[in-house]
Amino acid sequence: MKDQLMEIRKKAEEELSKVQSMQELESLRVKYLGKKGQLTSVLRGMGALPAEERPVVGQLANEIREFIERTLEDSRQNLMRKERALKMEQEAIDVTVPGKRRFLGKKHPLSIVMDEIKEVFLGMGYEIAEGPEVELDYYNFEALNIPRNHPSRDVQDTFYIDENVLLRTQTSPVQIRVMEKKKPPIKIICPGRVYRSDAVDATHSPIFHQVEGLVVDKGVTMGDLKGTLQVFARSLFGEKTEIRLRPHHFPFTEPSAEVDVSCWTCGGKGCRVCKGEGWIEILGAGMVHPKVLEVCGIDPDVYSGFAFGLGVERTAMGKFNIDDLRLFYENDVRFLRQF
Ligand code: 2NM
Repeated sequence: MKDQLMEIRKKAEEELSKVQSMQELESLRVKYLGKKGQLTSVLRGMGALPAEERPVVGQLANEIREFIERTLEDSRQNLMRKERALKMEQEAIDVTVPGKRRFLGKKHPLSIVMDEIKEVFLGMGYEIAEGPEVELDYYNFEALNIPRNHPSRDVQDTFYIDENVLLRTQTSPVQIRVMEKKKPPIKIICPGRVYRSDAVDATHSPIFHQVEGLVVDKGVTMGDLKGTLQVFARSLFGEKTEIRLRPHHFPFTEPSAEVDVSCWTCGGKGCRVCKGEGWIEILGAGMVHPKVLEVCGIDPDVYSGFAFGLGVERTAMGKFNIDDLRLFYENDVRFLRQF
């Protein structure tokens, strides 16, 4: 029996020294120390021994059990150390490896200008109004006092969908819709996309963007218009900017004006950017025509209003010194990244 025990000890030591995983370790524990384990079965056979041998064999068996337990524990510790070391190695992060450079998206230059314009007018208490891009002839032309024979109504200039439906050529139809629904005071800007049947070149595109403004209330004057545009021009082009109104004609305003700002490059002395003029035209404006107020159900004897409109592309081209408007639509990242 002693030999049997010593054999178990030897085998256990040998097997434990080769153990590679926690599972193996556990099956060895069961194999030697479990209820049906080898050591246990040997001890069970002790009853067959002569009484005087039992204590000796018992003591040896106990020593061997303790030995196996100790060795199991040592192996367990060892395995845990190894597993942790392996895990550390596999999960190690080299914080000195350079990061991947990711390109950050940027605001499109037209959005930059558009947002800046909105910001200026929101600051003056205007609300933003939007409306359909597919519009009725009535709102785009008729209600704006644009006569049937007006050149802008020509199929050459306007995208008609059918006789009465078209792509809006300006955002003023939105203002007509607002005036129809709301009683003054009205103080809105209408930013958005507009369409004109133009051939593409450096300064023309069949789709472009406008912001139009409208103020209607009792006692609104040309002076209010001028002051408003002055504040606007200075916010957008700098504090020293001057504005100048030149008489013009629009069917929907009377009187009407084209509005120039002093050149943002030379300040008015005359340079390449303003073609020696010192002034650059950026807006159209005027007092809303009484007929326009009337068709919207606003009494022109009680109320008056001013309106203005500007092209966002043209403004952005000036502000960023861009000479070809096609760059806005091509989405070349080398262009877009510069803003
Ligand atoms: C411009 C120039 C002048 C304008 C007029 C109106 C409305 F609806 F009140 F009649 N909205 N926008 C207007 C006036 C637009 O753009 C160059």
